[in-house]
Amino acid sequence: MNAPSSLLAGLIVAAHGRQYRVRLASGEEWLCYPRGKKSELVCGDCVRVRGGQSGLGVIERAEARSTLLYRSDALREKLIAANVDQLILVAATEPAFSTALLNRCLIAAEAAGISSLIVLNKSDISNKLPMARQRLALLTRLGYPLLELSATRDVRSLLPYLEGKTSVLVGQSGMGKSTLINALIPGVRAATQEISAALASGKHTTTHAQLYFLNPESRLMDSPGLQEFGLRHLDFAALEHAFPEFALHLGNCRFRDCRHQREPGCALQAAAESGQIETERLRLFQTLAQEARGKE
Ligand SMILES: Nc1nc2c(ncn2[C@@H]2O[C@H](COP(=O)(O)OP(=O)(O)OP(=O)(O)O)[C@@H](O)[C@H]2O)c(=O)[nH]1
Ligand SMILES: [Mg+2]
Ligand SMILES: [Zn+2]
Repeated sequence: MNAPSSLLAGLIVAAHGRQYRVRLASGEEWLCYPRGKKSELVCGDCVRVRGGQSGLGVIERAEARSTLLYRSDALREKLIAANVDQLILVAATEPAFSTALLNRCLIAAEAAGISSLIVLNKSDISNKLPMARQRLALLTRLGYPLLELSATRDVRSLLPYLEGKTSVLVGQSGMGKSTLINALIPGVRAATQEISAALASGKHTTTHAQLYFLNPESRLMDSPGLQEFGLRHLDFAALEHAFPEFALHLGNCRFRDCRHQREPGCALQAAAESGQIETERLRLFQTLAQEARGKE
């Protein structure tokens, strides 16, 4: 009888339901299924796999994650990416993007300890550029870096931000995430809405996350377009700390257990009134804190 094959270290580079594509150190990729019924694995997870035959394998276990980005609504949690260092939020001049969604993505990244970069794509549609810039100003004032570019013209300005990191592209459908992947990763032709239009195969949107290698140290993940971003997994304390501009004011409220809703002597309310923090962001915090309380 053959000795059981040994465990190999691998990286999940694509997740399609319960089927995962795992890249081994050799560069070989296997199609793997997790052992057991319930799988909580996601693109970017480091795993140990046991090989079967002809490129098939079994995921025996997952390693601890350095970061985990996920969203959650009232009913369920949805994992987005594991072990990423940087969230690249992709917005575009056209179609119009939702600033509420961008805010929520940034909050999730803060809570997960992931840094963020905002990319304003399709800068070639120049008549829409001033409005898009204006709508992003609230976030850039908070200190989030913004890079304007055109994925169909020139993406070189993005390269320095990717070097030595694992980044995930996140945003609404049609913002150009897969177009960016195609422009950045040599030899890759991820399906985009444009390619599918050219092939007359209908509108094609990305359906699952996929991790690509820019070079051995730099990785970039494409992800399906988002319509909403539930943050019900964040409790009150996590939320307070996910708004970086609040830091200066936390601890200064009259009541130690201030919920920053309508309490007298609330330092955040005072900061909003004096223009030190944006009222819109405080309102968002209040909404999210109420959602979180509904869960308790
Ligand atoms: N004019 C212009 N069009 C672009 C640019 N980047 C992407 N597009 C177009 O925008 C459309 C959507 O691009 P995709 O890359 O498929 O968008 P996506 O963000 O991956 O969308 P989902 O996969 O649905 O989340 C396609 O028709 C692209 O050709 C750009 O810089 N300028
Ligand atoms: Mg896509
Ligand atoms: Zn307060």
